[in-house]
Amino acid sequence: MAATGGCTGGRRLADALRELEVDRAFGLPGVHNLPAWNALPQQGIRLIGVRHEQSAAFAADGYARATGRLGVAVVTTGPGAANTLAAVGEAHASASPVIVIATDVPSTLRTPGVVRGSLHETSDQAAMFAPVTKATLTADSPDDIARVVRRAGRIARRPQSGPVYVGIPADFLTAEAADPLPAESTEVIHRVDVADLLQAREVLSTARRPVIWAGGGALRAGAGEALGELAECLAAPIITTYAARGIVPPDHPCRASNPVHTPEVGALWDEADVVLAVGTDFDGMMTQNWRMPKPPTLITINVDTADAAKNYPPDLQLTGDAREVTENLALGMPRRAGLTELSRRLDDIETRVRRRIRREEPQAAELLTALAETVPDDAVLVSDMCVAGYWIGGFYRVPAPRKLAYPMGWGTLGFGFPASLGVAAAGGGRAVCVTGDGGFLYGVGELATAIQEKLPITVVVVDDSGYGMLRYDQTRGGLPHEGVDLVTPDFVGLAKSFGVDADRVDGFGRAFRRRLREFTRSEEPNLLVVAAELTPPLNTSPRWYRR
Ligand SMILES: Cc1ncc(C[n+]2csc(CCOP(=O)(O)OP(=O)(O)O)c2C)c(N)n1
Repeated sequence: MAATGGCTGGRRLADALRELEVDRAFGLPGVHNLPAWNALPQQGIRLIGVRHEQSAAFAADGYARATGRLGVAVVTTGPGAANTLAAVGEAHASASPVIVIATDVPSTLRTPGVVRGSLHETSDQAAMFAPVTKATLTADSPDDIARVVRRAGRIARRPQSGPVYVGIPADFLTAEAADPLPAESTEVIHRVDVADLLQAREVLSTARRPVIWAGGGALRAGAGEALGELAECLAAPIITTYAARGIVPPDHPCRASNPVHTPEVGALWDEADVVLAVGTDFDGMMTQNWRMPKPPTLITINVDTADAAKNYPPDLQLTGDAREVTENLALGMPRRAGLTELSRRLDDIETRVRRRIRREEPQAAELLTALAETVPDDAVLVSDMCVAGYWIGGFYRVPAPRKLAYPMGWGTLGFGFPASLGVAAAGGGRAVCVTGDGGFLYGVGELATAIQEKLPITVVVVDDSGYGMLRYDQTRGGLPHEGVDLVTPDFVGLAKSFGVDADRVDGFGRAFRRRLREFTRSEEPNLLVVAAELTPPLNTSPRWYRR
């Protein structure tokens, strides 16, 4: 029944989102979800319109990664909802707290068990989301909207965080909805077992060569400072996964700056007698598909016991919040000798790796130097699945937590530019997006969003006129180039046609550095095309050294 004077379901949706401290969302309207476009702004939620639903979910993910807060996408029924799936899958694989709010066909037009053929109808919209979310929730009445949205927020944020689907039959948004019940508090508190904690402290303090392996769960829990302290006590190197890059500052004495795919850093793992793994599941991309040997002793810290144990069997598991457990572990940990030698060794590894990059791939060295010199401290570097992005994911010195967003994860091409919309809309600093020409074309229409919303984004398109990574694979395999060489548009002209300032340079040399500096100091969105072809780095699978 349409509301006649009381509150609508749309208002309940907006209120529930406000309770979750949501103040911006990303979406695309349709006849079904149109009431949300009025209801959300009325409650102070800025609903940013994008040009494709996939971008709405990527932007929500980018927002969540940059801020640690909930990212929200608002999309319409059927194709609108389906268009988000790849981006929701990326958020799922990267444990990003995202809520996708999708309308469904009006309850009044549904016949259970039958697809009648009303606009945008599917047999089971929620089921499409099941494999790529933590939970799928559907409101069963207008009154139920507040409950499902609150619940979605709790589930999305609770570690291990991740995306949640919320389905709302379209008629519920305009129907009258009763006052919601008071919000329940259902915080789950894990208390780590004290005997296990003492045992872990004993094993670590007597280890000969301990190593700390930090994953995305550690970063999201804010465990960086505690990990840094623990590493100093133990004189243990900290190896980070892609998701944990920036967890300790680049000048921390224990940081292994480069990825574990470089043999020198891999050797730290091989030599370890005890590994402490925090907030990680040891996925295939980090472990060279599990070719890294199981360490003699593995201790894990994770909220999810099964996730912690699924790839390398742990000898001891500490179940709980990564920060809390790490802080407890560090308390009373005796300080061991060896920090100076460790730091010297890590510096030496860093020097050798950088020297090798300069020798073997001078263009990548120039790119990394240019980024280090020009990207402002508060900016977030957002990289796509492109060769330049793989260099960044592995070798860029990330200055702080949440200053790199990298879709590995699920390995989702097309993430970079639309995720940058969310990063920039968060207001914490500029988004500097590095993407290939192929990946950029996935979301090129978002140039319109960037200019309309005046979002501070610099897009660096590395134009090699093709799917460079796959061209490399074909060349390596001695195969002719099929499907990998692309006609690319005049990106500068294209950007300018949207009103976005743009320029093109050759290579990553001085002209690139100068323009990047200028562009990243602007208030406006802009785009810098770089004609360059890079060789993939050691952290890409064809170049893994463990065979
Ligand atoms: C959604 C999706 N589709 C396809 C791929 C496979 N893929 C990985 S990298 C890549 C090429 C990307 O080309 P471009 O953006 O131009 O970057 P480059 O490799 O040239 O640096 C492709 C097609 C993927 N990872 N994700």
